[in-house]
Amino acid sequence: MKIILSVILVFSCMPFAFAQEYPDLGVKVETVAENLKIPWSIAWTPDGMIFFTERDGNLRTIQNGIVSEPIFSVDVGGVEGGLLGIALDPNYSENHYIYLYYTYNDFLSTKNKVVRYVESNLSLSEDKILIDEIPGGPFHDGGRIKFGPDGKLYITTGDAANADLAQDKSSIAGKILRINSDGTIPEDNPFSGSPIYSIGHRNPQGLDWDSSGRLVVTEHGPSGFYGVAQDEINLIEPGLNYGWPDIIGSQTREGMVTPILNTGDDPWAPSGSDFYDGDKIPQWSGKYFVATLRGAHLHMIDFDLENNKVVSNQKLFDGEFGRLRDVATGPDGYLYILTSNKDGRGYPQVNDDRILRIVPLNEINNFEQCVAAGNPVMESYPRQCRANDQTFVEQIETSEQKIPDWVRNIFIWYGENKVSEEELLNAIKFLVQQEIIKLD
Ligand SMILES: [Ca+2]
Repeated sequence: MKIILSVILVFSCMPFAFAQEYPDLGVKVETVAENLKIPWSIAWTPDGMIFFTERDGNLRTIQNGIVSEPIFSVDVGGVEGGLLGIALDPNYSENHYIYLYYTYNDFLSTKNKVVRYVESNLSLSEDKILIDEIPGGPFHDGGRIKFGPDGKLYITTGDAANADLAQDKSSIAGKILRINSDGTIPEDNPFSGSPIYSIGHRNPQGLDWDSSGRLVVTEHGPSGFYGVAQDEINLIEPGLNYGWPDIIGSQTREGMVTPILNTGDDPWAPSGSDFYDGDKIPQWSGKYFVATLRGAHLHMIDFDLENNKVVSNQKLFDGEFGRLRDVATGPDGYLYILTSNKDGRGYPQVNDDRILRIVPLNEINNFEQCVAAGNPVMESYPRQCRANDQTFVEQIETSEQKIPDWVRNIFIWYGENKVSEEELLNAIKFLVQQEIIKLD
């Protein structure tokens, strides 16, 4: 029985390598983590470890492909609120600061705050509350946080379903905020002594900067409210007014900014966004990606921000993975997306929610891929293959790699109580007969 348990353990911890191929896009999509509950935001340490939040209040990690149990939890409030954004300090290697945005209940009201923690051996201790009493509610809690190229922390806040707050400069609801990493207010903020960077937002939940440092933000429009979607994408300039609730969609008004893109009557419910700046998918370089919830697709936009226009835009993976909550370029150069099918508004599939990784279709990363692409092989020991000015050395096969897919499936299914122990034993017998594993 011991061997059965240890073999099952190995397989249940392995990330699933099923990749869906999209030849038209030149990419394939792999599952990095699954059976999650509403993953909301993702961040990487400089050495490539992943931290991600789950809205119910848990912080988890992915290290060498292994997804951890929650390493930290907070009591959260709100309906669409919860543990939302995460950011790691630009100097994380030195200070191990982690920033979290979360919703909490305070007597009869719901509020949000941004807290700085210090991480030590994967354990978090609270260091400082950077900003508190961000008006909250069951809906419109904003929640995305990200460090800008200027080293300041940017925070998106919702109007807490109280539209008038978005125009009120004495309230931090319905705004983009900008603070120093210790919570103090930068001296060059547009409104002296205030964390407010821009006003007139309804529920912004995605932000990123292009390679020239221009800030582009996604915002949920009033779907259902005015009978139209009118989700927005805005080019943010300090101190400007983005119009909510006075103007929507393509409407204009003196002193207010009309979005660079509005979705008209097509509801996207745009969430996280990212300018792709990785080196692995060159055809997507510099494009702006938006994870859409109700839209259930990844939107790709080519901007000409110099001239405040959209050159082209396209829906990717339409309906393929359900609702999408966040998108981010990893330090490995791949594009990651987070699904949100367990948030009560989706149709969860087996294995939802997931973190997915988009990788090039014909990538050469190892000896096998190099040979498969028709490159010359040097008959040394071990053998070598050369492509794109790189040499790939053949890895001598380990016993684990010889295990056929059908046997792997039996192990996975046995772990899910889908096959009998007899089938499992037959699979193990096969491995022993083939001398893939040895019993001592
Ligand atoms: Ca607006």
